[in-house]
Amino acid sequence: MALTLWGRRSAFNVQKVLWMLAELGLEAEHRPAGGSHGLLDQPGFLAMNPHGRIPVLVDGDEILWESHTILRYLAAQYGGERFWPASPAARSLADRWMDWSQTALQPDFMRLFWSYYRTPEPERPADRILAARRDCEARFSLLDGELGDRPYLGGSEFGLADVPAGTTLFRYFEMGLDVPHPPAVMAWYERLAARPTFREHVMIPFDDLFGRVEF
Ligand SMILES: N[C@@H](CCC(=O)N[C@@H](CS)C(=O)NCC(=O)O)C(=O)O
Repeated sequence: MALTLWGRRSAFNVQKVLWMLAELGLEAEHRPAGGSHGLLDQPGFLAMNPHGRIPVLVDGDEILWESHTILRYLAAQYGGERFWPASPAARSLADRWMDWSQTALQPDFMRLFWSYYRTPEPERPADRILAARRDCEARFSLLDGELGDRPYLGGSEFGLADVPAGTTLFRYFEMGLDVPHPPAVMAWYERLAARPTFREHVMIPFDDLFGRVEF
């Protein structure tokens, strides 16, 4: 087995995969790419991912891109019943939260992160930030209701459902905005923060991205 992960550590979508690899106890060679590392427009990289985006995972002869595809692959290939239940219905408990994160939470969170944190202060679009804040608050409020009756998004144990949504937490609460701290979300965040894998790969400084639209 020879796993290689391409992508800078500060990239939100790369962090999901680094966290998952660590949860599964998998060693992967890490190749920084993207941001100031460049490479994404190089023919060798585009041959792996025609979209020129990170993360890219290489596992032997297999080349994978799209962070959630990579997460599902790792869970199916290496996670066993614990991360990839044989029952389609059981798998759907995580799948729905991954898809929701990709299509609902993450776009709102990214809009807020880019328009507030990554935009130089004089250029910040106040209306866009306000709208993104409201949308994020609604998403986290929904999560709060869901997490009221279980410790993890997919059920009683940590699993794939927690990875995409959980990766937003550190930046959302630490980017310097006075956002609400819904109690069940904060309890979930504490549970995730108790995991060394989460602290190592997600709870890492991101101030090099502050006020920086370009690298
Ligand atoms: N939907 C893709 C999005 C990939 C993506 O946009 N990745 C960003 C980093 S989070 C990227 O490649 N940015 C260019 C760069 O870092 O230079 C996924 O989930 O993998």
